[in-house]
Amino acid sequence: MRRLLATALLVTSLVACGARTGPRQSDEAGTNPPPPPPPPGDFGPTPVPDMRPTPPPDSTPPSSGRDYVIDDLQLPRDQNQAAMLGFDYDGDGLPDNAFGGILAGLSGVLQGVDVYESTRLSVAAGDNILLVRVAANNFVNDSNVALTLWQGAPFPCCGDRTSYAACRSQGKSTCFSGNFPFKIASGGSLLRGAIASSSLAVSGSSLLMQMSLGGSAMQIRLRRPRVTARVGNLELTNGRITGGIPQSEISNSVIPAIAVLVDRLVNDPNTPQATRDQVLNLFDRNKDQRITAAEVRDNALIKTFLSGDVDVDGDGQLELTLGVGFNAIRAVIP
Ligand SMILES: [Ca+2]
Ligand SMILES: [Ca+2]
Ligand SMILES: [Ca+2]
Repeated sequence: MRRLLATALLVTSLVACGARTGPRQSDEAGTNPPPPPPPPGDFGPTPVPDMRPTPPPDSTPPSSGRDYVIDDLQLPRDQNQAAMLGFDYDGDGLPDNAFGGILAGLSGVLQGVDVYESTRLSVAAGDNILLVRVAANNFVNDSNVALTLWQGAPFPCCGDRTSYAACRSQGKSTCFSGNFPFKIASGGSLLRGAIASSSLAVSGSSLLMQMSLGGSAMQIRLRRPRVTARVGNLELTNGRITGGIPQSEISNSVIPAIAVLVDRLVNDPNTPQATRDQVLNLFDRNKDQRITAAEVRDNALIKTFLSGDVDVDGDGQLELTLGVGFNAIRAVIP
């Protein structure tokens, strides 16, 4: 059983787009000159790397802003989607989304865990409110655009949480009606860039965002974040958020969230016995039928998979790359 799960996890990791399990050479040292940045709004299949520092703000600030709330946050469901949602941070021609690839494989390995659906439900239900303001002088073509992302205060957007579909249809008349007034709870990450032919592309040095991992909230600060989306009058569509999760965040946020997820799984009476045995064999070192963050952190497989794949910010430490999809609808932010 242990070998089965280990193999499945290994396969998951190895096919994860751009995922690497060991340290990289040469280009990680930051000795090579940085490659040129991608054109704004580049949605092409072979994105080019963006290792440049964030450009300084333009002297004339954008005059008007549009406020949005993310109404759908999508983890990759398979390795193809992980590749589509990733960004090629190291310029090797492969999109980097190692953590997205691992999450995509999780549901197949751990029966009863659907991180894709539970992530969408946490957004639709109002547990995870992500507020976005796009400031620009022109929302079709503008070389000086600012995007700010805040964590909003949770709000009960739907009464029926039995499924994402049911919750989402209720949420359309509450939080996601297009003019719902939200409250800011925290955050305020600023990214800068441009809109070209209605394609937004902004980047920055750091972006704080919350995600739900199987119902377990996880705050992560992405390094070298990039956000791209199509800008419409009422919505942002085909959105993509990418970045690298540093080691400290993996240890302090990602691993505890995984531990909560796995512990809940092994203590859920609906979990098949075979799955429970697999997970306990893999993680439960002291055989108390509970999985702690320390047990997850000390696990050799976890250490290998979550050790990071790309040094996105050139500081000599590997980050774990992540790319997720989103849509956003107009809202009111104070
Ligand atoms: Ca790459
Ligand atoms: Ca234990
Ligand atoms: Ca780094």
